[in-house]
Amino acid sequence: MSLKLYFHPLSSFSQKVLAALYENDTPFEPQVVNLFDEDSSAKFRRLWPIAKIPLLHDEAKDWSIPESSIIIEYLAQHYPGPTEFIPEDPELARQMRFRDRFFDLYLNVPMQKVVTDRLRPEGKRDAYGVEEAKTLLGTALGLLDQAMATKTWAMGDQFTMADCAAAPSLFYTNMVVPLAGRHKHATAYLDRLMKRPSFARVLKEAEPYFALIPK
Ligand SMILES: N[C@@H](CCC(=O)N[C@@H](CS)C(=O)NCC(=O)O)C(=O)O
Repeated sequence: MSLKLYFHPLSSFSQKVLAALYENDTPFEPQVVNLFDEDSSAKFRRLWPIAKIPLLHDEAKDWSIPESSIIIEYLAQHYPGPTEFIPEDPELARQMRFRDRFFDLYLNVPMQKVVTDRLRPEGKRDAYGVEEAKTLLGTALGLLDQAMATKTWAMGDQFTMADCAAAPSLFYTNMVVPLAGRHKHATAYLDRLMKRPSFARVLKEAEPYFALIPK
């Protein structure tokens, strides 16, 4: 098989790429990386010294592609399928890339800040940084709620890379800043994302690991 995906089923950025792979039934060989395991982490660091998952390796070209958005762009270019992750129109593509950045930078990253702080040893926690992250999440959710008032997917009717980014970002954000009651359009969007077969499959595969999410 040409494509190997280095990932972990619980990792939000990995889930973004898994959703894209499942959308188009793209065949790939799963390579689970456990960054908490010294051996698994050391092996992965040799492939990608930045050591962030996911990473795609395409054996046909002997290329390694890091970064979730770049991986999805690569899949759209080299392994296209019925779901077009990048709109053909350059203006719509730019708008979609902004939304993809929005979900990664203003939901996924601050959500991770809140969750990973819980894994830090006592005395090494960053309460100020966590408060800042929660404020950013609140602002981003407010903007998203307005944006989703009249739309099915992030770009309207077409499911794109931005929705792949939105799905895990919103799913985990909902665990740290519950959406219900405060952000009704964002809540309805999350509900649609969770019912989308590609992301429903991602969540089903992550379920056995949910107990590892720090509370
Ligand atoms: N910008 C990267 C972010 C990837 C990322 O932060 N991955 C997390 C898992 S969801 C990770 O590898 N964290 C390990 C670490 O930061 O040491 C992307 O879009 O792929």
